[in-house]
Amino acid sequence: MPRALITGITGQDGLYLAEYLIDKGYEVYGLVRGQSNPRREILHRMIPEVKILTGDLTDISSLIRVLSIAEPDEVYNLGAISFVGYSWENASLTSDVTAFGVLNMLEATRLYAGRDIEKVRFYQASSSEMFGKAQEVPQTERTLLWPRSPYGVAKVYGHYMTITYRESYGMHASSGILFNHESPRRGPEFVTRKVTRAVARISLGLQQELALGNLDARRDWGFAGDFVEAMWLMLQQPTPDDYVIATGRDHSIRDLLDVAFSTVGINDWSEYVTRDPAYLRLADVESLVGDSSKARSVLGWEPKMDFPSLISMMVNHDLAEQKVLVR
Ligand code: NDP
Ligand code: GDR
Repeated sequence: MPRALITGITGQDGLYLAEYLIDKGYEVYGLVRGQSNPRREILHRMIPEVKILTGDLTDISSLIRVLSIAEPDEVYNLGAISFVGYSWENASLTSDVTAFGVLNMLEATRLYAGRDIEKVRFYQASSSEMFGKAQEVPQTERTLLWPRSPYGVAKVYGHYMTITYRESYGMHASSGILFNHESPRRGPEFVTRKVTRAVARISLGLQQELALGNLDARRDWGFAGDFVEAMWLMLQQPTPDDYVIATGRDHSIRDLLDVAFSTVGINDWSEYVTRDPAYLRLADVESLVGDSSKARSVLGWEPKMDFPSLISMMVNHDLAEQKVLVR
């Protein structure tokens, strides 16, 4: 039975990846932080097969302990402070977790492997936010990195540190440069879920308006369930490498509003949507769209769910959830 350790297992991707690996017959260990983290119980209820271990990416001794218990064949480092907007307000903490946490995890994994560096494979959750002020369209593995936020800068550090461990120690360490991916498990602070939840509540008469920031931003949005498969495929390759994972199609926030509101039969959303400068970023990433040709040809990966199906699925999930909450 192969063994995997996932950091960030209580997050959107961690949950999908854990289910995916368990379906494949893996024994899955999950790193959960904090002494009374409410997500520990939620994870246990959702996926009881996961073996939960306590640790924190900022505490290398906890990572060394967790690795010695889990004895993984594969490590998926998904843990991070992942909300871009928050990263300006907590730039130092974001660097500690999202940047130096990667170094801690790589170093703990190297120590765990000892002389047999090939006994473990490592996945790093890199991000399209590293392209920031994108220097070419679409973005590939060779596009210049130009991050625009403390989060983006932290991810660049983790990305290059992963490459450095690969090149210095011969570690099988790969980075997935993932573009935005969403699902009903997406945190409500991110724009897709914020919109789908508000649309559900507006259609049920529970909310009157939805305040947003930059409506012209464009993103390449895919489904998280499709994207975790790419993480696994990277670690099954004979050699480690970096891959862009994206759908190749971008949409604006206005397109997102069109699809979400039309799912509940509202064609003109202008009377419900207001603009609030509090949601504008100090330096926004205006537009991102990825070219995942390399992943398609080398990994045989491709996304299955398109943008309208994804957003409609999220709205329908939120409708059902809100109905239960008000019952
Ligand atoms: P989430 O924000 O949903 O999950 C983040 C996870 O990191 C949570 O499990 C959180 O734990 C954990 N975490 C936070 N701080 C620490 C810490 N100090 N020590 C250990 N764990 C910690 O993110 P996603 O699932 O959406 O993303 C997964 C990864 O992929 C992240 O690294 C993200 O930056 C990256 N990424 C995501 C993309 C996306 O579109 N979703 C695109 C590209 C990259 P807790 O529950 O306790 O807060
Ligand atoms: P992003 O996702 O920053 O791309 O990072 P988010 O959904 O937060 O923002 C996308 C775009 O929408 C614009 N926007 C708003 N965003 C939020 N959150 N709230 C609003 O009210 C709002 N109005 C407009 C933003 O300005 C932005 O342009 C996500 C995270 O998952 C990262 O961890 C990951 O690395 C990247 O995707 C790829």
